Amino acid sequence: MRGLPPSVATPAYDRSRLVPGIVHLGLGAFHRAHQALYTETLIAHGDMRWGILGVSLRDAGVPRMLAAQDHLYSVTERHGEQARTRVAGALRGALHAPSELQAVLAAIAHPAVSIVTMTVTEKGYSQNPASAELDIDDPAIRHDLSAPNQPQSTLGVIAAGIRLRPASAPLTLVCCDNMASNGDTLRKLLVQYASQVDVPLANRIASDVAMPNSMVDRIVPAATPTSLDWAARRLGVRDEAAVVCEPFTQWVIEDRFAGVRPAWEDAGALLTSDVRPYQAMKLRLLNGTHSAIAYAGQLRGLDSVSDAMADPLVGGFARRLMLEDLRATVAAPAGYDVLAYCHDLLARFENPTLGHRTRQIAMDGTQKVPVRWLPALRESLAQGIERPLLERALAAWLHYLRSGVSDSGTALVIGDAGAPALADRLRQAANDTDAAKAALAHASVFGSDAWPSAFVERLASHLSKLRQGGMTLLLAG
Ligand code: CS2
Repeated sequence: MRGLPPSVATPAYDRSRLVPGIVHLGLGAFHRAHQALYTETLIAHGDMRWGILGVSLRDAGVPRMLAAQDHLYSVTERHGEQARTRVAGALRGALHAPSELQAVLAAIAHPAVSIVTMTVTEKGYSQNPASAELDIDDPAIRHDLSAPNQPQSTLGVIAAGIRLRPASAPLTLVCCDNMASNGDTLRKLLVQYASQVDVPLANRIASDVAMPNSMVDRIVPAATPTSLDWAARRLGVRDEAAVVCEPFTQWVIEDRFAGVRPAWEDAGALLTSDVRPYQAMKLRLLNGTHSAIAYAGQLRGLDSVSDAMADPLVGGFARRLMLEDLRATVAAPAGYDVLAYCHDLLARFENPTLGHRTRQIAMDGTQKVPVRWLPALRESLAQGIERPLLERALAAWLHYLRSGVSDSGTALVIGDAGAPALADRLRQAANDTDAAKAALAHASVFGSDAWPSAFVERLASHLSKLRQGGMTLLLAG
């Protein structure tokens, strides 16, 4: 990247000296704007052990695009009129797992690599969302169980890589996806998978491989032609991998590594003994509210989170959902003022220049809702407490799946492989009560424990209002 304006920070170190010490699975914008930048800071301070080898598990386009620009890319942090751009050089290579599998497995097996980080989205772990167990009906897992040396799934690729790794080389896997106890979840699923293909390998993973929990936070919208054009004007060169995101960033990691680790705390990460309170706070307040904004926004024809926040109906609903219902279910991590955290979140959601699409957040609801809403709802109902806003958010999601159109009749694009099964149940029900019952009986999302009948009735009444008068009627009065 030549000819950049002086305001853009570029790597001042010799990239050829970088040793790939980290393999990262899932090369999306989030990784490039989050973990890769923490690592970039350490490299810029002179620690050359942590070059990143990125792996795309499906899409061949991203590795190709990055290779075409020597794996350099820009990240612009933007809030309103303020913008700051930096070019990252931490990425030393990018592989496409389906076509370069042996190279990927060799990288995971290489003793100089002591960390494998991953952002593969919730569905990338082949977990049954409700039972929290390995989903052996997942097509990629089925494939890998019969051909473990030619894996396609995240778990299969990691297990096959570890199998080739010298037992003496310590390894830490850092899950950076939005799941509660994400490291513990990864451990459980990986051991479940490995025990079906190679019991000694499963034992080795269980005893030797560290999988700390972590909480990641940064709002990073997927790139659009508009964001790429904007970045190109700012940079003076075309960057097909340009990321435009918010200034805020946070990474809390459980300090439980098997071998050497990057000193990410020197780049602002918090290394701590217990990440769970941070995870719960972030998943419920940020992601939980985000999902509500996404479904309410989609139903109301609002394209971006900031548009939704500016809409009196949806914005008001989102604020109350966060401040009243969700906040009440969150225990503050040490030193945190949860109310101040909420106000900061709301200001982040209002960022007018991000263009964060409600459609993007609405994706994969069958994976996200069980993590973001249902624990808070279950806990509250078990204590006899109603959560009127959260219950309405759930109804809005179900209505979105059932109707498939916005409140003004525009067809919605629903990106969620698990949605058709749930939508079918909703559509086949004879009335709203049956629809609520049928949805809640969909165990892969809602679990198999019964829901209180008064709650089922409230949900049915919300569904009925949504059917008759959309979000306006649902939120009236
Ligand atoms: C969002 C998250 O797309 C989504 O589901 O809720 O990607 C969110 O922007 C990040 O978790 C913020 O850290």
